[in-house]
Amino acid sequence: MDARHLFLFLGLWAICTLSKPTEKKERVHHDPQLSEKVHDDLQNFDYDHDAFLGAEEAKTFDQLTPEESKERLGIIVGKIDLDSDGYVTEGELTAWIKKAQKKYVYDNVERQWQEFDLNQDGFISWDEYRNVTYGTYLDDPDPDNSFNYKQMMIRDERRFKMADKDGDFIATKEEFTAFLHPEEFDYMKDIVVLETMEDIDKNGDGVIDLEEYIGDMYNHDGDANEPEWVKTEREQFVEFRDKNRDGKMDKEETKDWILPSDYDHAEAEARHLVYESDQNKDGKLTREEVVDKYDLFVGSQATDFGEALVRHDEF
Ligand SMILES: *[C@@H]1O[C@H](CO)[C@@H](O)[C@H](O)[C@H]1NC(C)=O
Ligand SMILES: [Ca+2]
Ligand SMILES: [Ca+2]
Repeated sequence: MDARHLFLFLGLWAICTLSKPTEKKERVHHDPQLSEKVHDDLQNFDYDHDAFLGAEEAKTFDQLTPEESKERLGIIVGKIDLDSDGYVTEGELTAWIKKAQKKYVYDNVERQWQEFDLNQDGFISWDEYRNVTYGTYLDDPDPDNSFNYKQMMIRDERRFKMADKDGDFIATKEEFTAFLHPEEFDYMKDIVVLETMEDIDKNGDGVIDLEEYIGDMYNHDGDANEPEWVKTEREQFVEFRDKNRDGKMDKEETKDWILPSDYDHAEAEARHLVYESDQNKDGKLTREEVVDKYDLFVGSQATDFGEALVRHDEF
């Protein structure tokens, strides 16, 4: 499943679970912001686990028994409760989720760093990146695949240049992070929008029309009747996406769609987690309320794993 299909499902989730579908803004493009998982709590809580713990840490929790999960979750609650008043507020939870997200991003960069820094000088030059990523293709261009690779390389080079603030074609760790996770950096937003538009704008006229918009998320496959959600998406396009009502989504309109400035994923997830676990509806969570809902926060289906195989003590 590619990122945009994922967000399609996030969108569907929003329609199904939020009472006000017009507020649906789950759709973002590119590297997942909180999780690669589909947010469908009817199926599982994988998205929530990733958001709450970071994808890597969530994996380690999957190895724990319910009792161990609850115990560790109880300890985590103490860390989320920054002012130590015994309650986890939506704000504290938002800050926690942002921290988990940041950790995921920086861990991911660390993981990949060695592979690309061929001369181990602490920087990654475009040459290094290109050789590692496209070396095989460059050594032996396959005419059948060459168009794809060439396009991808051109795109990567453009993004690399954008991330490379001082223009020396050598990425510092910070610049390489912006290259791999452009959605995390304000100065990369334009290129995120540009790449998204290029993906969706099939006729290459530089804007996204209704059919391109729908075609990107829905594969007709000879369906005679369009599903209800596609009709809803058509209305969304006309009523909300295409703000100036010229029938097309331009750069600004696309940006409002995929990187809405008034929508914060971490906040939305925090609100969702509080809503789902706040038993006495006082708007904040006690340790008991969180632990009671351990399956939502961290829980594992893997109850028969027995003793934990993996243990990290970062949290
Ligand atoms: C990249 O590959 C080319 C061709 O094999 C080579 O000449 C060049 O030195 C390589 N650059 C780096 C930084 O490894
Ligand atoms: Ca280097
Ligand atoms: Ca177009």
